[in-house]
Amino acid sequence: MELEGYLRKALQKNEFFLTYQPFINFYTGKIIGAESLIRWDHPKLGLVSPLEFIPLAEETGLILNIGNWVLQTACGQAKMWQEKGAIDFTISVNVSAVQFQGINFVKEVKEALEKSGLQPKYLKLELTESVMLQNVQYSIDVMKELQKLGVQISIDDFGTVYSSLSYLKDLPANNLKIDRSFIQNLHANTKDMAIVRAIIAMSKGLELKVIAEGIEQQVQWQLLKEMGCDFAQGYYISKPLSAKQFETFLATGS
Ligand code: G
Ligand code: G
Ligand code: NA
Ligand code: MN
Repeated sequence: MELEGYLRKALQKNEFFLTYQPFINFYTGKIIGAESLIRWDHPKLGLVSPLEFIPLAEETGLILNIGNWVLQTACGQAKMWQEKGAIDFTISVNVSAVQFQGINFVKEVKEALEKSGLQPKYLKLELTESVMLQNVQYSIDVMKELQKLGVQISIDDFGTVYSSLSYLKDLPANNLKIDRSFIQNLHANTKDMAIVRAIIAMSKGLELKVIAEGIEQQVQWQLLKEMGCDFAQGYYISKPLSAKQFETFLATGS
């Protein structure tokens, strides 16, 4: 397959780059960090969406090397921004199920931290519920090991797939990201409002910081702030930015 052949060479040819989408503290209005999002710029195909190539990378096992490259690049970039003055800047990295279940995952996380010099507490790993539910006990063990390193765990896309509360209480996690499908119509839909309010209350009880993703309008921002949500992300604040654009954003806050 053509795409697969291209994907096999993409790392070596330096065709991947990361974009960064900021997280804002609702109360201070300050940038607390960013989520790294991979992009593939192929000379013939142009930009290929991760929605297209991540599944292929998972099927072929290429995700192991790609994911490791993301970890190293993201940690290195975060450390560089900290050195340039971004105090307490945290970087979030999306982790695929195949990568997470890989036997070297914890070791690779440790190596990325050591190589970059980034303190573990400034790395957040974003895991979706489907990543963790492939093998719940194993996942919990790995998450505990990661937390022992000092790394933070975020539950991504919460509310979309299983949302089983019986396992949520046992998950070693630090942050919960409310899926953007609940945020989209928040201002117009009393059911979404009830669910989001409940997720925030539950998170506080479980001592999880709550992040709302996909905030596109001021009205959503305002409602979430009033509901006590901790951190904000979405196009209303900023789209994912190139490293260079992100530096400007950091410098000017816009
Ligand atoms: O940035 P965008 O909306 O195009 O991302 C589409 C999907 O690809 C999202 O689900 C996102 O989590 C995923 N994605 C983006 N970057 C990475 C990455 O570095 N690793 C993994 N595993 N998934 C990513
Ligand atoms: O699956 P995950 O939550 O990691 O997906 C992250 C992706 O969501 C990012 O790649 C980004 O392109 C997209 N995204 C971020 N903010 C918004 C937003 O406000 N609206 C929409 N529609 N998509 C967003
Ligand atoms: Na994510
Ligand atoms: Mn998400």
